[in-house]
Amino acid sequence: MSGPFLASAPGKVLLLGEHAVVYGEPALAAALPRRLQVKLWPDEGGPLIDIEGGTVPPPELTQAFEGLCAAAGAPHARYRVRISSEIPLGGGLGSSAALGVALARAVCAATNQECPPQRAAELALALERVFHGAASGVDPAICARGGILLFQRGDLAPTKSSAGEPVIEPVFASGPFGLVVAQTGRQRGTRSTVLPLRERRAERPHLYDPLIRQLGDLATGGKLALEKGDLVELGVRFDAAHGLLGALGVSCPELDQCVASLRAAGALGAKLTGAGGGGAAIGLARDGEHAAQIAQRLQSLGASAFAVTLGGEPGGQKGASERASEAAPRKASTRTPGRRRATAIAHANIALTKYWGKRDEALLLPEASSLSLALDKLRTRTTVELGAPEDSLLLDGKPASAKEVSRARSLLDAAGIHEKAAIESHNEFPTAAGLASSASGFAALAVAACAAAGLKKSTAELSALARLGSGSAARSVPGGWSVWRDETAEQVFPPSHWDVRMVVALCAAGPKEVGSRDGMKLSKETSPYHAAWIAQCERDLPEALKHLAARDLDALGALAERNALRMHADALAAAPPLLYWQPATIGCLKQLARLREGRVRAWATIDAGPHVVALCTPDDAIAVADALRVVPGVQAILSCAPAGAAHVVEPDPE
Ligand code: 2P0
Repeated sequence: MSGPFLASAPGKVLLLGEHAVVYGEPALAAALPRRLQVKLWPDEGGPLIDIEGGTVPPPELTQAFEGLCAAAGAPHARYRVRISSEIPLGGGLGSSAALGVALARAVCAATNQECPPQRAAELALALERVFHGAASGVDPAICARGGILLFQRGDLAPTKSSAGEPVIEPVFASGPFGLVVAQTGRQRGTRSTVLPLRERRAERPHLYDPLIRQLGDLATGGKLALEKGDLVELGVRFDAAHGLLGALGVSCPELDQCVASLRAAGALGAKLTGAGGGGAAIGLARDGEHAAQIAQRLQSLGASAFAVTLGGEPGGQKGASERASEAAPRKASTRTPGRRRATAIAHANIALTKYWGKRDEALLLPEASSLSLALDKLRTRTTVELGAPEDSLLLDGKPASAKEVSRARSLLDAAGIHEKAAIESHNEFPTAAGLASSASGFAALAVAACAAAGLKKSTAELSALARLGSGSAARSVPGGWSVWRDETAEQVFPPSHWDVRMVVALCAAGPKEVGSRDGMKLSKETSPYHAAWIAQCERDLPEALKHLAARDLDALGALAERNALRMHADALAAAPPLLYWQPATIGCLKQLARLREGRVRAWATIDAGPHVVALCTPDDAIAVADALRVVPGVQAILSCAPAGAAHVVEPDPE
């Protein structure tokens, strides 16, 4: 090894969801086009760290750096490090996470290791913990990946990813937007706001938890606002978040002053960003020019502020996202040479008018068309590596059955992919529990396999391909509000068309006794009501689409509930009868009816399982979740928002 090794990472802002992210809520984070650089070279006298401009490094930094070297597999390495930064250090703009990511990249480069974003983030998190104590992991994640992300920690999130890993979703803004960063000049670390809030919350969870949940909802909705380019809505979300953060006690007079100045200068909304108690505030602007005008007005008042442009087309945003390994000179060591791989994410969908009956068993063609909504928290992430010595399939880390491997192989063959494949799939929700994991699983498989094979297929083609794995997977490929007619499904409205919630009440643990495939076959073959059910579906779909277009929740909800109950009536009339429900299922149906007698509007749908999914507005989602949570037998609640199409997340650089 020689050196010096140069590496860098961007700073970040939390657009929404700070503090709430510590408690398992989602946060929306963006990388800043300002970077921190490190220069690292071997020095027997090391570790020695200095910062350009004469800032004295905090004493715990050396120890934290040694910890990072040890975690990177270089426990006895001796380095000298020089830090230079366009990001103010300790100013609430992610300098410690950027430092961790840049150091991780430089140490990996010096020790000839690859450093993809996930590894950089993991190594940086160790450093982050030294400075911030209760770090959620969002800062290293965004500084290592760049772009804009929706982040939810995996160890606390209600959807709890199997490995406890965070759920990280890239966000593509529909166009560029401006942001003004105003600095208070007051340095106050994360520790000093996160830990006291934790104590206050522990004393009065009933008071703090609804505020924290609301901050998470603001972040989830902020992602949708960015995707549809609704900056006015995003601005309102900024303002609302600042109010809530103030109520949580993490603002300070200097931040409130910055926020007031940003609003007075024309920002569409403004809030503190990051830990609070000092640090920086952000103001939303229409575009870069608007942001520059606002920044200038603040500067003319003597404030310290700068303007940046974020977002843009996915292509443009890729430019801002971090390369897999900036400093390392080598190719990925975790990948086997000659193999091609890709990873895709797909969301499960819940049907509002159901698919229950096939007109062709082999081709998985439905008797009737169906309408569904893809859900953000029900996700599958699948990696396909082609060129493996034999077909293999790992489901949530465990080898799948021969039947499951052969179902995956049939899908690959149908796509014309005959090379052997190593497939790994992770469900971020309970597998085979009636929450349609086969839909997101086969959708993610179809998208990842075609990407790995370099096949350019349209969404309709991918939808038809996913259908061959599982009928409902056809709807998870286009995502959003989708209609599946015959061979393919198409998105009839984007997720942003209507911000509703689907609150899922898990009414039993473990897999169901009769799967959908066998259940619908039995219903078709033996239920005297089946023909009437299919005829009803043909009437329900156009009606449902009309209500969806008009965003008429009462009409769509009532229709969806009737449709689901009729599907179960068909199943109950089969021989032998199919009873998918548990006592908690009926408890939830009754509870929703009681809620509707009051002011809360929520309607149930039920798939081929015991779980109840309540359709409601975002405003009512907490009340619905609270009401369902107390129904005896309910095991857990997931509140989900609309999600988009299946997509590739890690194009293989090879
Ligand atoms: C639906 N379900 O429309 C309905 C409602 C379950 C109840 O689509 O045989 O797992 O693989 O095509 O896709 C579940 O059916 O069945 C389903 P196959 P799939 O969401």
